[in-house]
Amino acid sequence: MKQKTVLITGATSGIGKATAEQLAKQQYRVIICGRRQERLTNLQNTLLLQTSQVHSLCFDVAKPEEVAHAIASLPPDFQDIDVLINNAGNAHGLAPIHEGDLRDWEAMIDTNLKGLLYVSKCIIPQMVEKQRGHIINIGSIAGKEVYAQGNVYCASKFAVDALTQAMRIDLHKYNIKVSAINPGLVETEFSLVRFKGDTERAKKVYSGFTPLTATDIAEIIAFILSRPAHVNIADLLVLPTAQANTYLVNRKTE
Ligand code: NDP
Ligand code: 8X3
Repeated sequence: MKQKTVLITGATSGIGKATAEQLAKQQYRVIICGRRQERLTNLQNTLLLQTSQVHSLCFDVAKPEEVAHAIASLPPDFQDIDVLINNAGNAHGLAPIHEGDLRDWEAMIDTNLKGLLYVSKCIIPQMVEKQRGHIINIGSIAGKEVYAQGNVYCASKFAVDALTQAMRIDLHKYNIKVSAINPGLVETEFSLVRFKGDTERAKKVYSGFTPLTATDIAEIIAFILSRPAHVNIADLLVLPTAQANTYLVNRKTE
């Protein structure tokens, strides 16, 4: 069987990194993306122990020229992309709507929403032409249910949900699968970024219960990709057992 090529955004950390590791083990040809070159180089070296085919692209998904330039620079062996995993994203800040910081709002909209569009725009046309492909968008429970102070992050993830549905409507006739995974609380660098490096505050988000791990989500991605051609797992909400919705988490206090 032909080796499949997957492009993963946000592969320098968390869910994206775990997914790259998972798919490299399964002999995918893996394109890892992110803004931190040193992390990309380290991950590339690790993945090369599993699979002979790894390429890294260092770019900011929020900058359309960088995105286009990076994807156009792919060597011939990596140009035929079978799977796009739109994972890059973060929350920036947690504040009531009247106190939000404009720079945080812009970062979330530019990355989580516009970045997903810029990357998709560079890759979908080749999938349409080939009449095959699979796009997996990483949404969030925050894209299904709004929570206090989550305002703009939630809005960006509701937009990802809308785009997932829209992509499926526009692309199903070209035999392209579009899936979404919407995780609840996953322990990654997500809260560290949201709270601007405040490790204590970030740690508290995942304390008193067992959160999901990035590998839990990566394994689900691998499962979705392993389904036969006629099966598309369109939309998944994945929660830690201790979480019921965005605000009900069964935490054990000492
Ligand atoms: P991490 O902070 O661990 O990883 C985020 C990744 O996104 C990093 O690799 C980062 O790479 C990349 N990224 C962020 N901004 C940009 C940018 N402008 N350009 C390119 N890459 C960027 O968080 P997670 O792994 O948790 O997050 C991955 C996805 O999962 C996000 O879309 C997030 O919203 C979603 N999610 C997370 C949940 C959680 O609880 N952790 C739950 C639900 C959804 P670099 O900094 O090198 O550019
Ligand atoms: C990340 C999950 O609940 O912290 O998307 O927003 S949450």
